[in-house]
Amino acid sequence: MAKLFLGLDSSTQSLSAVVIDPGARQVVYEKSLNFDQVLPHYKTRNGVLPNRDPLVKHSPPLMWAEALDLLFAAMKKDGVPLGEILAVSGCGQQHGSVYLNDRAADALANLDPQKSLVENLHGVFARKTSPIWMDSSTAAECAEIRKKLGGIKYTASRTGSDAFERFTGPQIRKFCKTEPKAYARTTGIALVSSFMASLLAGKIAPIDFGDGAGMNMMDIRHKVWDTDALKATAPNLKGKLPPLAASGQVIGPVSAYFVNKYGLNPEALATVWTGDNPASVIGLGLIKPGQTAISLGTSDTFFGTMQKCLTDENGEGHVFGSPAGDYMTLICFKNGSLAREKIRELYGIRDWKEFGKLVGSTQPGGNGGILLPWFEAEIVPRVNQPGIHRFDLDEKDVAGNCRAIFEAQMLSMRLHSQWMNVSPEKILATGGASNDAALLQIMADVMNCRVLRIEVSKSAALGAALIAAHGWLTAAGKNPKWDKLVAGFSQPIPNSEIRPDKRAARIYDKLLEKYAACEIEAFGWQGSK
Ligand code: XUL
Repeated sequence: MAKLFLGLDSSTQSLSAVVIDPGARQVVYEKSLNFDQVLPHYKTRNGVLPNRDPLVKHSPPLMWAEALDLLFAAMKKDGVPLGEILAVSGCGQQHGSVYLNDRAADALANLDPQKSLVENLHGVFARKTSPIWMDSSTAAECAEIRKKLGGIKYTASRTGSDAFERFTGPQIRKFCKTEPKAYARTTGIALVSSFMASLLAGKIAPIDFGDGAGMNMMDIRHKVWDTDALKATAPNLKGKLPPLAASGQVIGPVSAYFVNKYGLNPEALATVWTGDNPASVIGLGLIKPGQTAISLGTSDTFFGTMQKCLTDENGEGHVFGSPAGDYMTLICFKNGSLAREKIRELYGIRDWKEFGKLVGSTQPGGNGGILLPWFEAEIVPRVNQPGIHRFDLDEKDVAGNCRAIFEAQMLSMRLHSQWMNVSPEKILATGGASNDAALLQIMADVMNCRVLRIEVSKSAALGAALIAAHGWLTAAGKNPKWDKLVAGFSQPIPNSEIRPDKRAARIYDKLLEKYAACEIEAFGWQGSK
């Protein structure tokens, strides 16, 4: 009998499962259910409920629960040996909050397999919908919390991040201000991750140090609820929160609901879930300090592991707990592929191949031209008024603009990640644009670090499965080592390594100073910062 572990990922648009067999170093099963497609009656678009206010983004927690039933039914139908699963863990989109009332604990403890999860959860919510990470309607609450905590620097140094619109604390504060009666009826607040873990465990689950750090409510250094931050957020909050715990820690055996209904192993352990980013760090094998990844997606993210907790005094980056025990950092740049796409359209460039060729036809540093590509309001650096700014760069120079946009994106990453004080030992590049060699050469040269391409499908769910395995081994007293556990699951693509060119790296060292000066000049133009 194989020793199998199940990892689930409850993301914005879908619920995914990955089953691993660590003995054979194999992913044995993968599945994803898209909420809009399989559960159209919730009327979500990309997993989010339509709202007249474009800043408000909510999702129905019942949809996530119903998807869990569908996913287990699909696994059973697909012949996944659920009876051989030893532990289950998972991760969720970060920051989203679920509001439960005093009926929830009872309902969870008595899940009836004759009924669906939706029927079982009837009447347990103090709020029907959950604000999620895309919600940006809490600017006023952020300002209030930040002020009470003593400004950006102190908020970041205490909780790991400045108060951000999408973070849970500001969401809770807004709920308490706008719906005080419903807030008073709320006896338990869960994150998406801990809500889903509660279903699996049949009891209210802890929040882990990774996802807990995305709330502006956890003392990042001591990994406990921060009394002042709770006070700054809402009254009587402590009593509504579950305990904090490490991801993968055993909550108990899985709920009999899943055993009786789907044939899940009755001895399988339900463990604490984490956020999708901390789980991805494990799924990509970023275990040691200095191991860093850059994901070139809709937005670009720079993340990696960090041993000693350092926070960003400008409040642009985040520090979360890492499931591997230390910390992880994350910086999100909104104008990623979005901005590259805009430049491609602007110059009528046919495809990415041609874009890459144009970049390759120009020289590193492009004669000192800088392009600040803030087509949309930017998170890092904080730019409230969108706009693109060119310095010593001719708008008509097509190839020069293609190179300049990616150079600026990489220079921005280098500049705004300096607070981490980590010299990356290698960078793993993932996401759509990472298959362009010309772009990766710029990444290697600007960061002065080797770059390797990696493609891990469902890295968050894979990370969750590895967390389940780690939790099970720990509970069995086996003292598992993370590097041994992840080895073989997330290998860079063979021969994909790109080394920095020494001469180009020197050019970018100089250009970084100019880039930083251009940012400051641009802030002058838009009158903010
Ligand atoms: C991270 C964040 C997003 C969500 C997406 O801070 O907001 O990456 O976790 O699921």
